[in-house]
Amino acid sequence: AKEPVRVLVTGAAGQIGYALVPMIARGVMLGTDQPVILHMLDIPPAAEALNGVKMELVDAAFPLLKGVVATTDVVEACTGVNVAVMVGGFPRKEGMERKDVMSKNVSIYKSQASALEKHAAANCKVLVVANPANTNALILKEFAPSISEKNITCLTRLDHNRALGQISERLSVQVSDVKNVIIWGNHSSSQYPDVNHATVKTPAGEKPVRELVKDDEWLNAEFITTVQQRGAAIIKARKLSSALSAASSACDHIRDWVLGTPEGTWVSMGVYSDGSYNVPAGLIYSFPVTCQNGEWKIVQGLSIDEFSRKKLDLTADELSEEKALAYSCLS
Ligand code: NAX
Repeated sequence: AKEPVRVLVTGAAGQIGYALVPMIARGVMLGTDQPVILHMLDIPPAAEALNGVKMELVDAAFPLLKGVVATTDVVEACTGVNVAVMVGGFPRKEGMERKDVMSKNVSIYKSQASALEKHAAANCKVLVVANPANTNALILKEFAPSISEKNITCLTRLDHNRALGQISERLSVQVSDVKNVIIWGNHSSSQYPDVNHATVKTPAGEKPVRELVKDDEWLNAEFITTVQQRGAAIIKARKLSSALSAASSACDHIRDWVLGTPEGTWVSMGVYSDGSYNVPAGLIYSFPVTCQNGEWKIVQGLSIDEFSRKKLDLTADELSEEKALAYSCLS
C-alpha cells in the first residue's frame, strides 16, 4: 500500500475548504489509490467551525483518509506536508482600499511562507487559491527562498475550465472533447482566455474551435468577457462566490501537476515567469503548461497574433502593478 500523502488546506473552515476537503479525502486530487492525511488550518475565530468540519470528515468514514489535523497553529499545520493548498486569506470588503487588502494578504503570505519553508516536507508543492492569487503566490515565493520556484503556483484552472465549459455549451459538444484553451496572466478580470489553439474532438478528427464556432465576433468579445466576469456572475446568482467549481479545479490543478497531463493536452497554471512569450520574468503569470514526472513546463512556440499580444501585455501590466503594490506594503 502507498504511504499517505499529507495535504494542507488553509482557510479550511471557509466555503471552498468545505467543498475541497471531501474531494481530497475521496481521492479526486491525488488518485483513488492514494491515502491522504489532511492538515486543515484556519484562524482562531473559525476554530469551532473548523472542528465541525473535522467531525464531518470522521463521520464520512472515507477509506483513503488516514488522519486529520485541524489547527489554528501554522507550524503544526505546515509540518511534514507534501502538498499545500492555500485557500485562506483576507477578503476584500466593501469600502476597503486595494492597498489595505493587499497589505493584509502580504502579511499572511509572508508568515505562511516562512512556516512552509521551515516545516513542510522537501519538494512540497504549493497551490495558492486565495486572492489576489498570483501576487499572494509571488509573496510566498519571495519569503520561502529555499522552496524551488517550480513548486509555487496559483490557481487559474477554474478560469481554464470555465472557458472549456463556454465552448462546450456554445457548440453543444462534450466538455471532455474540448481542449487546449489558454488562460494568460492574472486571475482577475484582466486575464485573457485564448481559444486560438483550442480544438474539439469530432468524428472527423480534431478541429480548431474557431473553425467550428464560425463566429469570431463572439469569440473575440462575448466569450472573453463571459469567462473574465464569470466569478461575478456566480456571486450575483448565488450571493456567494464560486466554491464547488473552485474546489474541483484546485483538484484538477494538483492532479495534473502530480500525475501528468495527457499526451497532446495542456492546462493553464499560474507559474513563475521565465520571460516566455515576452512576459516579464519574475511575475506569477498564467501560462499553458504540460506536466510530467511532477514538473510543469511552459508550452513553447505558440503563435501570438496582434490581438492576443495586446491582451497578454495588459494583464502583465496589471500584475506588475500588483507586484509593486505588494512590495510597497512590505516597507
Ligand atoms: P471564505 O471566506 O469562505 O473562507 C476563507 C477562510 O480563510 C475563512 O474560513 C477564514 O477564516 C480563513 N482565513 C483567513 N485568514 C486566514 C489565515 N491567515 N490563515 C488561515 N486561514 C485564514 O472564502 P472562500 O469562498 O472559501 O474563498 C477563499 C479564497 O479563494 C478567497 O480569497 C477567494 O477570493 C479565492 N478564490 C479564488 C479563486 C481562484 O480561481 N483562484 C476562485 C474562487 C475564490 O474566489
